[in-house]
Amino acid sequence: MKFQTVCFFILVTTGFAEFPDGFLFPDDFLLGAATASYQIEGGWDADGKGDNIWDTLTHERPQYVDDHSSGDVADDSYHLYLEDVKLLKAMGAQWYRFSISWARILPEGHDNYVNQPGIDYYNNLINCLLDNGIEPMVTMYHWDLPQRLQDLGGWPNWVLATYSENYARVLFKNFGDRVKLWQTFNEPQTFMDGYCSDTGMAPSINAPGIGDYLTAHTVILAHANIYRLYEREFKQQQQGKVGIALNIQWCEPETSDDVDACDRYYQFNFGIFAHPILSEEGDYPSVENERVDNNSAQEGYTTSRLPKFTQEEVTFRKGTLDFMGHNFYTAVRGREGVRGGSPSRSRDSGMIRFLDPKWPGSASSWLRVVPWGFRNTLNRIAKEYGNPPVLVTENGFSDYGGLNDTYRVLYYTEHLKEMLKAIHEDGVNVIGYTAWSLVDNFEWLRGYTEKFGVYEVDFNDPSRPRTPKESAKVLTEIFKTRRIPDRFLD
Ligand code: GBH
Repeated sequence: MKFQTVCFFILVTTGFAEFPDGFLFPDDFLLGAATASYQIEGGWDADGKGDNIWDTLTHERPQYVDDHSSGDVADDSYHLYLEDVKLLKAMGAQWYRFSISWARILPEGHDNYVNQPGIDYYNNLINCLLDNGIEPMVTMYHWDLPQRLQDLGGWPNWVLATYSENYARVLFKNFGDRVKLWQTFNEPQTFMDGYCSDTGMAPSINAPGIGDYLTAHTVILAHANIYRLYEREFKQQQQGKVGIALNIQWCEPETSDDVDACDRYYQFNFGIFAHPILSEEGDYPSVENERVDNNSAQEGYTTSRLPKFTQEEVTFRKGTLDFMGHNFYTAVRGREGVRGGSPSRSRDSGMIRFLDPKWPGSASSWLRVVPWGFRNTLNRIAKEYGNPPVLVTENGFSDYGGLNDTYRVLYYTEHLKEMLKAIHEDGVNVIGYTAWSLVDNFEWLRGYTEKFGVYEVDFNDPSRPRTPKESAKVLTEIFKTRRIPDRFLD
């Protein structure tokens, strides 16, 4: 599909201080919250669900997770989803982004056997959302690969591009009459790291500079397969939209000589997925192709570590996106230089990233509060890819817990203001936003130590009670008034 050419214009010449209406959300703009299956559901072996790679990691190598915890029970949303919908309703959320656990639907990963209780669970959730006027958005894959598919090599094995299409067909068939917003993958840039180190994210395979590129390649092929499948078999009847969720951090050059370094950061982490799908060439960013090919040759590899697309694949794939999902949290500083083992993606990118100590921190080592980076990133996406419709599918802040989460409140209000500037002042086509996250949940290798929820969850209480934090109250006010409250405008 083609997007409108960008029309950057300035709506107002006065600053925002004199133009508070600039902090109103457009009428059709969607506001809501997000979660992911492994992080909230629990019910890890309930009703026929198969194991996935996070079950394996947390059970076999609990020491990988800071507090040695797992998602076995998590928020118990498998049993308490009605509670979650109540929270969303109370907030005035118009949409809810959640993900489906592949192994709950297809315990072995394959579509020859569909686990009916898994279908029932998501049907109940989707119906309950719709009964409450909340639009469901489904992420098909948020990092919980069925273990049986990992046993076959996981994402570096290209056969997964076909298996994930088969999985997607089961989802479209069962839920597509009611679900109109789909994301194929969440943050492939992050889960490709699962193939970069034997102490990292699941499945913790140590093949840096190889396993990550193979993963990216399969994911891009899989995404296109799923998009075309929808187009062929479902779209006419179901009338939904299919996108992907990509994360990127704003990269602020250390000096004026480091602009290219930051550009490469962007291409190696965002362009690697966006370019094949949206660019004219339909290929990886040229700077990435060149650098990985050269490094591979120098390192003695006969075949480049970055796989190549066939012309047929390029044609098949180009334009397979109805909207860009964008997850934004933070920024980094970047400078020219080579860091990282040989081979590695970091080394290939030929840039060094670091954190600016002047930027306020959070509970997460990687998360600094840089709201203006959000506006910059949104502008960058718009400029580079012809202003596609953007759904911001994650944005949030971590602390160590507590109901008076003042810093989270400020994080949200400042980021929403920057997003509104991008919309109203810069003409960026942002059409919706979900806060990460609805509830405190299992934060991957950080376990339950870092909290991202706007509702607090007591993980020591078997009934997992949810309590609104200050941030839930402020987001409720924003969702219901559809503006940033005056007290946050200065
Ligand atoms: C998202 O990833 C996830 O989609 C979501 O599941 C998660 O709960 C949420 O954010 C909060 O973390 O240690 O410097 O190598 C956010 C992007 C990318 C952030 C990888 C952490 C590791 C940074 N993540 N990153 S570093």
